[in-house]
Amino acid sequence: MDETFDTVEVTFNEETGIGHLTLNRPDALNALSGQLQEDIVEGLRVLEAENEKRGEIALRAVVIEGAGGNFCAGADISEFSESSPGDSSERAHYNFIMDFPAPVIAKITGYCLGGGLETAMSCDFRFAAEDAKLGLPEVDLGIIPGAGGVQFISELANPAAAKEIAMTGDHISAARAAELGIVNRVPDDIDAETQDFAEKIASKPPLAIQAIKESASVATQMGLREGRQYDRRLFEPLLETEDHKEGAKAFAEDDYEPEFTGR
Ligand code: CO8
Repeated sequence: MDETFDTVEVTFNEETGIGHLTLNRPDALNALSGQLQEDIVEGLRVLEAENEKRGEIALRAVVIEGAGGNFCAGADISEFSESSPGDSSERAHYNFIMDFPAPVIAKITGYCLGGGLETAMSCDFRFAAEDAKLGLPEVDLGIIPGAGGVQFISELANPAAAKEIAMTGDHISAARAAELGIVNRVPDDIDAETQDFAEKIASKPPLAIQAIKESASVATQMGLREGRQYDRRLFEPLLETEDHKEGAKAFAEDDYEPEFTGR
């Protein structure tokens, strides 16, 4: 399945279960116009629809990347300067990614700034090329990162790092971002290693992967005791799944690779 929107391209590989969504406004360094934000949500909906179409959890992982060598240079400055306060549609794609049932990996090349970095931080994983440049330059426009950039970095790294990055507006290297925990990995070969990682996640039992995503997202909102009780509620239904039986059988027999179906 391949689908092209005005500013986004989407492909789905049914063998691997991996969807790719490419931000496609390279002349504007993939700046987030209103159209691009809508297309991201539409593109993800099209990928998610593969599950219904096939009557199973066919979509196992999504990779988001930018066309033309850059991930995204942030909100489209010419457009958002005219948007009105409280326009929540501008935040829709961030929440959509965070709540998306399949794990989402941001493959970061080139510039990843402002709303672009917030988009990447809405994803479950960030893989960055060595020469990627990340930052929150909003301060130089007299605003703050409007989709939670300071909150994201405070959580992924620490509040001091968040303040330094957001108050200076400086670009930081991929290596520095990884050191701080903002980026998961800075692979030698960004394409191959992101693909390998996506395939690894895609091969796992998808109901367990969904439960882990949900558990990690509540971890920061709950205390440890309450969070562990929440995990117990996620855990128990998984004991009844075919995938659990398949994983346990493959472990016991030790002579074949388990195949997970999402049931
Ligand atoms: N918006 C619109 N157009 C952009 C943007 C952008 N953010 N970034 C780059 N472009 C365009 C340029 O205007 C230029 O277009 P043209 O060729 O037609 O003149 C083209 O992309 C190439 O850019 P440059 O010529 O500037 O390329 P350089 O290599 O010289 O510089 C930079 C690259 C450093 C990335 C530079 O373009 C830059 O600083 N861009 C702006 C980055 C920025 O400030 N981003 C933050 C925007 S604000 C934001 O993201 C948060 C908004 C709050 C969201 C609210 C949610 C509710």
